[in-house]
Amino acid sequence: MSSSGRGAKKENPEASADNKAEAIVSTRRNPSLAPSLSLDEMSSMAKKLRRHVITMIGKAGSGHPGGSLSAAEIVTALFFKILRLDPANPRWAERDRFILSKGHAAPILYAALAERGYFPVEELATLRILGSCLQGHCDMTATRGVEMSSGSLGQGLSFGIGIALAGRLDARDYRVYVLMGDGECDEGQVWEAAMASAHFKLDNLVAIVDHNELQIDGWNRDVMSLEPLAEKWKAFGWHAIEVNGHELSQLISAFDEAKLVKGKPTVIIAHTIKGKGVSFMENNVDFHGKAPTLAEMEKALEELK
Ligand SMILES: Cc1ncc(C[n+]2csc(CCOP(=O)(O)OP(=O)(O)O)c2C)c(N)n1
Ligand SMILES: [Mg+2]
Repeated sequence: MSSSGRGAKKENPEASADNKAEAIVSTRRNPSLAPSLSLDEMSSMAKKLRRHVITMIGKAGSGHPGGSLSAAEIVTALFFKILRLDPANPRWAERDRFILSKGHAAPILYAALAERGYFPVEELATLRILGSCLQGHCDMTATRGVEMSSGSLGQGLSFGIGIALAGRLDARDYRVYVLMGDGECDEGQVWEAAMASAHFKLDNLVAIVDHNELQIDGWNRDVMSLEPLAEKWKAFGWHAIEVNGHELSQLISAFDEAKLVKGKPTVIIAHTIKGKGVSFMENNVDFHGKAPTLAEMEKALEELK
């Protein structure tokens, strides 16, 4: 503080405008610094996002809690640490792209977007209301910050390839992150895209598989065996990393490792629990696509305190 005291200094209005402009430019250069949360704070944020998911789906009376809850740490690590974003400028050309290929988990993305400042948190209460900007599945024409309309499984990785190739052509250094479900990996299009990503040496592309072992009808192992999943991605030419998908530090290290991999795309296989954080939803296929009742909602919110 100067000897004349805080606030006593006369400001040159021109210099102040320049400073402001410089501040705006530098935020744009590295807007990802904005949240700067500690691991503990990120863990609290993941819990907060889970509470939003329960409240949104409970209020709407329909939706997919299981696959939203399993992805809470993945989405938190991305939106509050990894992604280079500017919520004030959602179409910023240099932004990293996050694609929610498993579009039924829209509530966890909406919760993160709201907490990151893309739209007011109050807006979350309008999930699935006709005409709301928050529809049951992702709609890129309706929601600020949503990069791809999704819900028909299997398409997000192909979409991500297009954006990653465009980034290369335009000499932009943004990175592309695609979150898929493990049941979604039953789709043939995923493996066609996996082959193409490696062929094009897309080291600016990261796929994350939310490996919660469950899909709509039950366990993956009963519906369509996926294992050995990491070996399959490696055989398709990918760098594969396996993590505990509820450990933020492991997720962040994996995303950092992916940035160093050259000449091939990276897949992060995140071992998770469907319904994580709510005892009666965990590993319970019933809550793949079912809203909690009012009593269940209250119990879930109590557990997520
Ligand atoms: C092409 C397509 N087929 C079927 C469905 C119906 N469906 C919605 S969610 C789902 C299961 C997805 O399981 P998974 O990818 O493991 O998601 P998560 O466990 O993370 O919820 C299915 C089959 C769909 N949305 N799209
Ligand atoms: Mg699954």
